[in-house]
Amino acid sequence: MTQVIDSNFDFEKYLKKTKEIVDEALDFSLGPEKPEILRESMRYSLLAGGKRIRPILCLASCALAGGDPSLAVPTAVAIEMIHTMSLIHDDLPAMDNDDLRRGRPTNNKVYGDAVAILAGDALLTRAFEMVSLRSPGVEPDRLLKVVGELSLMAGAPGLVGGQIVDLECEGKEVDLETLEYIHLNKTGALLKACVRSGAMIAGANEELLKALTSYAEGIGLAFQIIDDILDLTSNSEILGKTAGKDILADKTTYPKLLGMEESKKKALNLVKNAKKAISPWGEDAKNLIALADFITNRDR
Ligand code: GRG
Repeated sequence: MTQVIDSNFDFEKYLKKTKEIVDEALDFSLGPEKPEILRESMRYSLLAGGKRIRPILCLASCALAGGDPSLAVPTAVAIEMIHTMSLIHDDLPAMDNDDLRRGRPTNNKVYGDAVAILAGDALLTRAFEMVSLRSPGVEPDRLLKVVGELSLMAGAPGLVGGQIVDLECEGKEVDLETLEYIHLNKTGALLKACVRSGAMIAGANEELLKALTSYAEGIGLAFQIIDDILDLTSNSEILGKTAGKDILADKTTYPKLLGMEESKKKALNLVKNAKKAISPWGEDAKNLIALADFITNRDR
């Protein structure tokens, strides 16, 4: 089915405006965390910039499902908190051991490992507070579904499981199936939670949730393939994180297993199928369709 999109649709404008809404909500999201060093460390990473792809996906998905995106803002903020926590923990010496993130020294380099771990923990728990206690106007049964979705995707069946297998595989021969498992969990699970929870806030039916799940799985894997490619082809200044890290850490990546051209082809194909999954929603799907293309065209 061909996607008919309003020719007046200005994606750049949509992206900029939605990012501003998210950035403002993030700025207001942290309350009187004490002591001050904890608040500072949480804000340091949460407000360090970032593309805000995950919260934007959540708001776009809520709109596609017929909801008022403003009702999904606390959930979008929660997701960015979970994502930021995972970046802080990922940069620790016991994990990927990095010193540059979002164009700044990593949280642990500034505040030390202990505060960085605790700032991550506080962001993770704060995320569930945002959904359960700070989401006015959303029916409690919908919020409960979102809490369930986020706890699954952030936990062992998602982020944590993917990260463990990723760490275990460093320096080893890894096949395509294992690589896909790592990325569907480490990166894909949270992207899936963004899209599904936005729709849950709007009370989406099973048919739409199923289509959005296929969409999210496609863009999730494509996102990571592009991440692997950028790690090889870009530089630390543009990426805001250390480039060339995968080779240094002896990680298996899509370009390593499939070659550069095949990897690009695979990412494009995944995005094509992702867009197809939501094409029956026509014009309403335009933001998510454009976001899928943004993921493959990005340079950082
Ligand atoms: C403690 C519950 C719990 C989980 C932590 C550390 C960990 C488990 C998982 C690591 C997950 C991780 C860092 C995956 C990488 C995902 C990825 C490609 C991040 C980069 O995302 P971008 O490009 O970054 O959207 P910005 O900075 O733009 O937000």
